[in-house]
Amino acid sequence: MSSTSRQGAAAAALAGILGAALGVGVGYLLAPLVDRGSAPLTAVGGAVIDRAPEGAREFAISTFGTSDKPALLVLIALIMAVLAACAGLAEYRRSPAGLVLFALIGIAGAIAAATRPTADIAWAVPTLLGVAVGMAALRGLIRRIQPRTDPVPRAAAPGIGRSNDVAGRRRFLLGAGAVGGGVLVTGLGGVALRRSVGDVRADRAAFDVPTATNSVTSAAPGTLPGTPFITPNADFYRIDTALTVPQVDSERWSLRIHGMVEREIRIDLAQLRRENTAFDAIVTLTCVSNSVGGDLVGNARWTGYRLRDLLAAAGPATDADMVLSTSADGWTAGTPLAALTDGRDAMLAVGMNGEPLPIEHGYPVRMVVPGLYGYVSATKWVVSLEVTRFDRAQAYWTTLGWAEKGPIKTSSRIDVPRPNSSVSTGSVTVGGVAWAQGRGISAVQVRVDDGPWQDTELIDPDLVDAWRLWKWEWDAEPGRHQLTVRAIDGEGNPQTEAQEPSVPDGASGLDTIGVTVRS
Ligand SMILES: Nc1nc2c(c(=O)[nH]1)N[C@H]1C(S)=C(S)[C@@H](COP(=O)(O)O)O[C@H]1N2
Ligand SMILES: [Mo]
Repeated sequence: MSSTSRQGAAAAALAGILGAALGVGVGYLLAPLVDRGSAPLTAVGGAVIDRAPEGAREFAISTFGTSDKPALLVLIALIMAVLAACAGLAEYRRSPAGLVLFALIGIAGAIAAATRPTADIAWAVPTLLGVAVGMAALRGLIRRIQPRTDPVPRAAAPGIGRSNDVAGRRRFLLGAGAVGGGVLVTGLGGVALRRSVGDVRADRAAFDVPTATNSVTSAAPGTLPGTPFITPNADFYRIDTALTVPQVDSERWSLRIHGMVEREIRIDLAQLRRENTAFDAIVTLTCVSNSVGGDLVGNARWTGYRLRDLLAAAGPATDADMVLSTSADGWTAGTPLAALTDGRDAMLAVGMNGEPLPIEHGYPVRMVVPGLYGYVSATKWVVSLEVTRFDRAQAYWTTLGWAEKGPIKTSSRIDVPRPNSSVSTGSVTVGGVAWAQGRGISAVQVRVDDGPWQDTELIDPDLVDAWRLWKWEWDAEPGRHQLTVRAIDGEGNPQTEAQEPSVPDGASGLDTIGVTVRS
C-alpha cells in the first residue's frame, strides 16, 4: 500500500466515523420532539438490554454496578464506530457500498426504535433522518478524498498531481471539521432541548408531598458509622432497565386499573389525593440481584396511598391472583394480588423521605410492596395495574428466567469493620444491618472464626418491614480473623446458611468478612 492510499484509507475510515456520529447527533437532537427514548443509541441500547442473555446482564451488574448503563452505551458506541469506519472504507473503495451499509444500520436502528414497548411509528423518524444526514456527510467527505478525475496522467504531470493532493487534503480537512462541528452542535443542542422539552424537574420541584395521618416512629433512629437507618435519597441504590429516565408530568399522570375487575378505574393525581388518605411507612427495598453482603438494598420512609383501597374500588374477580403493573416506559412486574390486599403497607408512593420521588426512583408515582423483591413489586413511573392471573400473564423478568414470585429472604450484612481492613487489638465495634421484611428481626448473631454464635445489640426502631441495625463490641485478639453474621427473623427462623446465587429468586448464605487485628 502506498502512503497516499494508506492516508486515503485512514481518511475514509474517519469519514465513516464522522458521518455516523453526525447521524447519531441528529437523531439525538430530534428525539425529544417525539420521545427521549427514540434517540438512536437509547433505542438500540434499550433493545439490547431487553434481549440480553441473563449471563451478560449479571456480568454487567456485577462489573459496572449502577454504571452498567453508561458502560453499555460506550460499548454500543464503540461497535458503531468500528462499523462506521468499515463503511467509510467501503465507500472509498466501492461506492455506494458504504452508503448501503449506513442505510442498513440505520434501518436496524429505526426498527429498534419503532418496536420499543411504548413506541409508535414516529419513533423511527429521528433515526431515519439522522441516517440520511449521515449518508450525505459520508458521501461528501469521501468525494473530497478521491482524486478528481484528471485527463492528464499523473506520471506525466507530477506537479499537478502533487498540488491536487495538497488541495484535496485541505478540502477533506475542512469538510471533516464541518462535520465534526455538526456533531458538537447537534449533541449540545440535544442536551439543551432536553432541558426544555419534556423535562419534569420543575414539575417535581412544585410537587406537594401529602401529609401522612400516621406517625411511623417516635424514637430518633440510632446510627452506626456508615449505615444510617434511613438511606438518604441521593445514596439509595437504583436499578431499572431505563436508559433514559422516563419524564412523567404529574399533571398528565394517570393510572388505569383494569383487567379482571368489576369496574375499570382511571384515576389522576388530583383524584388520588382527594379520595384517599395518605400514610407513611418505612420500608426496606431490596433487589433480587443483591449478592450476600451487597448494597442493592435501601431503607426509606415512603408516603403514599393504600393499594388495597384502590383495588377494592375496582373490585377484583375472585379467581384473579396477580396484578401486572406497567411503567410509563413499558416495563412490567407481576405481584401476587394477595400481597396488595392482605393488610401489609402496599402502596402507591408519591413521597420518599419527605420529598417528591426522585425522578430516577419513579416520579411521580411508584409502587412499594413490603416483603417482595423490587422486580416483582416496586414498579417506578407506574401507569397501569392489570388484575390478572399468573397462568395468563408474564412480567419482564419472569420471561427471562427469574422466579414468578419473589419474597425477600432473611439477610444480614456486616458494614463495620470493612472487609479486609485492619483494626487494633482490644475493643472493636462490629455492626451492620439485617432484614426480613414482613417478619421483622428478633436477633442478630455474630461468630468469630469457628467460635459460638453471640447475640448482638439490636438498635431501634424495630419495624417489621424495615431493616434493623445491630452492633457488637468485639474484644479483638491479634491475628487474622473471620467474622460471620446471621439474622433470626421475628418468627424465630434463623437465616439459611445455604449459599445460593441471585438467579432465580435471590441470593442466600451468610456474610463473612476477613479482618486483620494488629498487635
Ligand atoms: N419502571 C421500572 N420499575 C422498576 C424497575 C425497572 O426496571 N423499571 N426495576 C425494579 C427493580 S429490579 C428494583 S430492585 C427496584 C429498585 O428501585 P429503586 O431504583 O428505586 O431502588 O425498582 C423496580 N422497579
Ligand atoms: Mo431488582
